[in-house]
Amino acid sequence: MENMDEAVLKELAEKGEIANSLEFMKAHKFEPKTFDGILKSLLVDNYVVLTNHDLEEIDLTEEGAKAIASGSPEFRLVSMFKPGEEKTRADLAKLMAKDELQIAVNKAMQNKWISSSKTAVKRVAEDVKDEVVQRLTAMKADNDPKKHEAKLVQELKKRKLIAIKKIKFYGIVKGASYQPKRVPEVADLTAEMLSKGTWEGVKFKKFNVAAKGKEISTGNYHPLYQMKDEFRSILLELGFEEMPTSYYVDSSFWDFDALYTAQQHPARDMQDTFFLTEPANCNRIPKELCENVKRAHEGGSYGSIGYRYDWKMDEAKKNVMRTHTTPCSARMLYELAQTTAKTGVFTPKKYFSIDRVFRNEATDVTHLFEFHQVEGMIADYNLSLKNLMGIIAEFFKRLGISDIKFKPAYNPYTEPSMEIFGYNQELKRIVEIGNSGIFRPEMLQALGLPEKVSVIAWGLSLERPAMIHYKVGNIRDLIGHQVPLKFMKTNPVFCLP
Ligand code: FB9
Repeated sequence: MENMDEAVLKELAEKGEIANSLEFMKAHKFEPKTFDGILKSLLVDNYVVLTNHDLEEIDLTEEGAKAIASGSPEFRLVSMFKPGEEKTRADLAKLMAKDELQIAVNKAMQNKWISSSKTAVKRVAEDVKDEVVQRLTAMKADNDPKKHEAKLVQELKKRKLIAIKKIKFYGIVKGASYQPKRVPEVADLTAEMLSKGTWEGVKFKKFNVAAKGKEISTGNYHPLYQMKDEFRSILLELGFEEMPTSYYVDSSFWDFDALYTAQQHPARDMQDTFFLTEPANCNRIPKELCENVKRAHEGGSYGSIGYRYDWKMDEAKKNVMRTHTTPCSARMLYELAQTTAKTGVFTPKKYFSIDRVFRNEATDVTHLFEFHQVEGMIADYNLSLKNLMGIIAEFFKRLGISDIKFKPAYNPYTEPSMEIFGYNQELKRIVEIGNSGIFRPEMLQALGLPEKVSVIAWGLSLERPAMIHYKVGNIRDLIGHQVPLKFMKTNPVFCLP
């Protein structure tokens, strides 16, 4: 295969220019894309200067080629008649497709080859010439539109018998670095060239300082998990320890019963909770703890009248996808109670959790059946609502929300409970930002904590603030398989105000 670089440089040496790169390429039978690449490379190295041109060519369409082969529709129609003969439209409809017949009748009428009525067509012309085919044949022979009458070109284009194709080509002349032979440019200066002195006389590729670095496809930290890390940093800075939470399945005992949530509570219905079928039950609930919880629910213990119903172990054993991370808090408090009982010393503790929880609820544009719960908890003597409000205020202040409000609420496991509200700068309005409360004695003392120990806690989600921060309207644009990778790659790193 002739070397394309050399062919172009030779032609320029002999003739000084190549007026039409397309004709040159066809004359040398070069492959168009490769030839275009060679021209661009000669341009980059300043061997040539390219001038853009474009021309138009007439291209026969499929219909046009068919007309040349078997005649234009009007000519084929008239050829079905003897001069003076008449045929009904119904007969003609059997001989020609409807659309083609319509065009054929219109054109034959224009040419005064036929007369027609609603029901019939009569040939009135003696001799007919298929000028359409003559024009198409001439255009096929010379496809330069300028060589044919503009009106004819337009008419045949309108009839979709031809199409006008724009062809780009270049005028080529010598560039500032033109040489009749291409001197290979060397991209890298090597140790060998230095040691052997072969670097001398070599032409080095100009270093393109404007060239963009090769995009390295790296992994990216999901924006939701960037936010999780920021929340984690705040809680660690506030002296909280992270709880173990890496088990999504828990028993109803820990998800509900140990949190003093009655077995008839609606949250324990199939409509709100995912129950496991295999393994359906958990058989590893501490026996003594069970007894304590049973007493708390049935009443008469821990200074409470309880819910006064027959508490069932079978109900407590059912395995669920945990509906919150508060069971993790309960387990930590049980462990704290065990340690206190063993050592005789109670040590105040601050724990937090941030992990996935599951709710069998209707999904919508902002809710899936899972979300990440963030929960903070402090266990100490003499804690009160002011401590709870204070730690919540400090936590949200570090998230950029200073002016928070509290509203009484209800949770089965905390009393008093409060919903938390704050003014959101991004949404420019007050939004619900979480929930909180003081764990009930029926829960804490059933777990075995000393009577004077109180525990305050609060919770929020990760997805809600993330959707607000990243201005995501549909949660499926934040998490899940439909999220475009670009979202991971292009989001600014989440940093706190
Ligand atoms: O996250 C929520 N809202 C929120 C949080 C932060 C935020 O911006 C950040 C500061 C920058 C903006 C909004 N909410 C809680 C409130 C609502 O979104 C609510 O509609 C949805 N809630 C979830 C539960 O819904 C079924 C959010 C989730 C939630 C609610 C309560 C708790 C945890 C998560 C709790 C608790 C709790 C209470 C007492 C003791 C221990 C834990």
